[in-house]
Amino acid sequence: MLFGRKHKNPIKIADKGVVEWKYTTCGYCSTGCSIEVGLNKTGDAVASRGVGSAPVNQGKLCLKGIFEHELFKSAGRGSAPLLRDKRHDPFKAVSWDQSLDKVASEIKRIQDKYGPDSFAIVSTGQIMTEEFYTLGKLSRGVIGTNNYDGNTTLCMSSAVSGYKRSFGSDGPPGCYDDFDDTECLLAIGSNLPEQHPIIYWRLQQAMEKRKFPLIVVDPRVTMLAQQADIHLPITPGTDLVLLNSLAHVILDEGLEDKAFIDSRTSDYESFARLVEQYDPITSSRICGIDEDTIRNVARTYARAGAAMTIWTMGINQSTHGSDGVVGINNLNLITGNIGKPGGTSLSITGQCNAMGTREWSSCSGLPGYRALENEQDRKDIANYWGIDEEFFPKKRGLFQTDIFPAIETGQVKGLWLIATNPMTSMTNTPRIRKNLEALEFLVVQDAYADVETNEYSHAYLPAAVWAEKEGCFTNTERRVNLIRNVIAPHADSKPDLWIFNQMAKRFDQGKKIKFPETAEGVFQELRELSKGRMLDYSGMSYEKIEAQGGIQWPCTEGDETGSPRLYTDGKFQHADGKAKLIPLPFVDNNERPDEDYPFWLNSGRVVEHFHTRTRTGKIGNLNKFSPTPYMEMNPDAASELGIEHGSYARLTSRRGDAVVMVQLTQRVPPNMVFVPFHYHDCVNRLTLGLLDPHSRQPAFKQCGVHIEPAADQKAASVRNKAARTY
Ligand SMILES: Nc1nc2c(c(=O)[nH]1)N[C@H]1C(S)=C(S)[C@@H](COP(=O)(O)OP(=O)(O)OC[C@H]3O[C@@H](n4cnc5c(=O)[nH]c(N)nc54)[C@H](O)[C@@H]3O)O[C@H]1N2
Ligand SMILES: Nc1nc2c(c(=O)[nH]1)N[C@H]1C(S)=C(S)[C@@H](COP(=O)(O)OP(=O)(O)OC[C@H]3O[C@@H](n4cnc5c(=O)[nH]c(N)nc54)[C@H](O)[C@@H]3O)O[C@H]1N2
Ligand code: SF4
Ligand SMILES: [Mo]
Repeated sequence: MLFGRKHKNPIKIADKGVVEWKYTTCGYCSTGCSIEVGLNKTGDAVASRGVGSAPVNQGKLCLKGIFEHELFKSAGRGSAPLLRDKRHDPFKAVSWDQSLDKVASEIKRIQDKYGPDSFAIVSTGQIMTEEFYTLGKLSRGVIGTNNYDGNTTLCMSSAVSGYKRSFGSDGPPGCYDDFDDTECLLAIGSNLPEQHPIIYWRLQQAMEKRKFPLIVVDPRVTMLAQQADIHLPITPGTDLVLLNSLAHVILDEGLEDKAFIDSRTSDYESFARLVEQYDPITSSRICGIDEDTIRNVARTYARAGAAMTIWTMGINQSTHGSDGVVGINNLNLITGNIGKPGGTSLSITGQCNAMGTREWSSCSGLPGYRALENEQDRKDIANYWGIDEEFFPKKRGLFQTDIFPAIETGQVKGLWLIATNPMTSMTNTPRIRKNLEALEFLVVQDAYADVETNEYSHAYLPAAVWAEKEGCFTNTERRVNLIRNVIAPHADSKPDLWIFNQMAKRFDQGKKIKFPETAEGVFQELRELSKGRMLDYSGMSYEKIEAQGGIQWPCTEGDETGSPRLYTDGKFQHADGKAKLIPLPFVDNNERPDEDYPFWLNSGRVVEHFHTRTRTGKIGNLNKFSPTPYMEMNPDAASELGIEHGSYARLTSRRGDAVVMVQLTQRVPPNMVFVPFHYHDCVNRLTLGLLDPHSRQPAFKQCGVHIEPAADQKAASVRNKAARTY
């Protein structure tokens, strides 16, 4: 029986005077919920509701989605372009022509003086796919800088790198429907109920219909861990050891899928030799999970008819993030769990369009999963755009996390930030502040003028937000969904697409290349460029996407619907058509707690806030849940230090300090604290962020801190001063 769902009893919603509902897609997390925004008779957005027929959310929304229409009128929005000669001077409001001319001339000045790569561009996972593609065309085809990347290096780059190493291409192979078929779910470093509430609802629904084991690996007792049949409170940063050990037990006990290994994978021998070293006894001493539990989990997973693993930042944000992803893929390959219903490696993505940037932004290469390193790919795109192929570099440039250090060394002199707020979201923000202050020119393009990073800029370009514009997002399960333009952009803010197009016109090469004016015009280029490729969009159109509540790629020309899974034919994207089993030795290089800094500092998110709170901090119904920076701390550890619930404490690391309010909870072990990263001048003043060697993603979640009581509550409130307005 389905709890409470036997009889449908729709909730009555207060009449807000809606005269028209417009289709769109949520702009927060990567779940990809279809939303309708209600407009009243004066054209104001007054309500949001889930789309009942949408396959992802089936009428549901989480609390962020329910209040999303309030974004349009939220505080701190940018109303006009702003310029100033010196950072920290007052800004002057200027016209779009003045601001775009200034930015274009600074880009040219810096590139002429210091070389093309001295001007860097860092974007996001939160603008539309058509905007990503256009920005890629502008950066790679017109401006010609190779130091172009996105904040997805903080988020998904380990997943991208791991998929490429194992399967020969990026692209999450599974889907949410897999919950309905799986016989065992392993969730590693992913807290669905708070970070992907509607994916969690899908999982709950599947578990209510048919019980299957849920195994959660997380150092905290998260909301998901509370639902688990087995919870593995792993020692931070050691998931790879656990994964190697699970493989060890499976091979040792002959539980592997030999036919799958033989026909679908390569390099089994070297992989098997490596995991031999990871017996459960040795491994338990490193990863903190006892040997019996390791054996039990390995057997449960391998014996399930279909088993799947999901993961998010607990894996990706680590010095072995990419190896962790490959370790998950290894586990699924040896048990034959790729490309079948309920058997998959599904990276739960983060931002609403983290996938769109991977597919189309050209950050790591060229559009449509093409590589700069591949001659044919360079030729194809150069021909399509109508430029000389020699204009493209033959190798990708710096990752986002290497661009900031390149400012220190003088390689990078100018920076354009688009929809990202590194002064709050990057590790070791005292260092980022110095980097930004060393730039000759910084331009910030954001929907909010009060975004902290804008304090350091010379130019600010006000962007339209979410459904003030039109275009597509791709969600975690490769579903391309549509954001219809619901309302006009706030004041004189403009869609990012318009800004990129206007910028292109200010460069000689930009005048030669076609830049379609509308998002749908750009979408036609995506259809053409993806035809016959893995991420085929050619069967899609805006109308079809809206009618179906999103379409999963590949959707080839003539197809009516998309494809729920990849690799169902057992053919992978490596040259030999096989998936690679890769041996992964564990290197322990994290900062660990010691005598001076005795606590693990863990960080992440809570359900009511999104990232650096430029949006959710302004929406009363969300912000009031947690307006103050705080940490979760274990009551035993707190009482030893004389720290009380609701008091303040100062955290100190080798990088900096932060004052937070204390929330005592058994969710964290005595040697760890957890701080949501949503607050400015807070957890990222402390984080170290060593980088993964393959993906260059920072280890946001592992470093050592010292804790002491802080009497001075005022200091805390000054430090976390309210957002400024310009
Ligand atoms: N409400 C809300 N939802 C969001 C977002 C948001 O800001 N707010 N952001 C979106 C984005 S961009 C992303 S990337 C996702 C992130 O989604 P999640 O990754 O689910 O969220 P986090 O809280 O960052 O981290 C998840 C868990 O990793 C655990 N962890 C820490 N260290 C380790 C470790 O060494 N091993 C393991 N196994 N686990 C560890 C933490 O204890 C935490 O519970 O959420 C998306 N959804
Ligand atoms: N300690 C710690 N730090 C972390 C993490 C962690 O777990 N722990 N997680 C990391 C992860 S996974 C991520 S994804 C990053 C996120 O880090 P950021 O990308 O820096 O965070 P956001 O606050 O989402 O910044 C997005 C900006 O885009 C603006 N914006 C929104 N929509 C639009 C639009 O349509 N156009 C334009 N131009 N601007 C728009 C918003 O106002 C906001 O300022 O943080 C990372 N930082
Ligand atoms: S689950 Fe994610 S996509 Fe769905 S309404 Fe909530 S924030 Fe939006
Ligand atoms: Mo993210």
